[in-house]
Amino acid sequence: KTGIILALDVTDEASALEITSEVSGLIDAVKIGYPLVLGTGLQIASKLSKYAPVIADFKVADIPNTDRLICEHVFKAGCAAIIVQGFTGPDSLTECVKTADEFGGKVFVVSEMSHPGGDHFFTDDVSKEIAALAKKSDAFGIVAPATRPERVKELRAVIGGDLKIISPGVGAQGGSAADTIKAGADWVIVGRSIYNAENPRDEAMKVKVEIEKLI
Ligand code: BMP
Repeated sequence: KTGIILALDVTDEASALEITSEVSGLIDAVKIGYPLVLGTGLQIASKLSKYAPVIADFKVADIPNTDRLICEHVFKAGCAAIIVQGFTGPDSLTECVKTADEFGGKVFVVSEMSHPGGDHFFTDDVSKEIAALAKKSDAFGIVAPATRPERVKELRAVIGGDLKIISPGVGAQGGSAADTIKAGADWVIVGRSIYNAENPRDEAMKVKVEIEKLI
């Protein structure tokens, strides 16, 4: 199954709920992060989960104990998944996966970032090592850059077919949904080009049609 994850980086509750309700049915999940959660509070998660499963993009990157405390809050608030960093190492990652499992939640690990500077420290070898660690730690999936589909392809080769790939960078950052899915991503993550559009539903529909043409 392939599809769209809405990156909901608006900062107020009314817009968050309005946009998500408009595109519900066209998206498979909604990703929330610091902009929205710091603007409205973590309770926004349970409100949004009425429309779609919620992924908490907190890019968690701490010692195992602190990671556990963060993950517990996120899953108790009704999130279905959390995004964590992998560079903190195997013990931190394992603790996140263990905590998520206790709540029936999922963990996605950032393997390489999509912005122009995103491959400065996440070099080819580092990204692949993080992806391999994500697999070894039984994470549900990795985050890989839609702005570099060739990297998505290489990372897919590292993780094989068991893990999912979610890819940000489509639209506002210049990535193409079709190219990203063709390279091996399961879901594209799309933010500004949908939530800033005059008609978010039309925009989401365009991306969905682009993806469905591939099937
Ligand atoms: P947009 O489509 O507006 O560029 O949003 C992309 C979303 O994905 C943002 O929430 C951003 O924080 C996130 N993201 C990203 O763009 N690149 C990454 O490598 C990792 C991310 O989480």
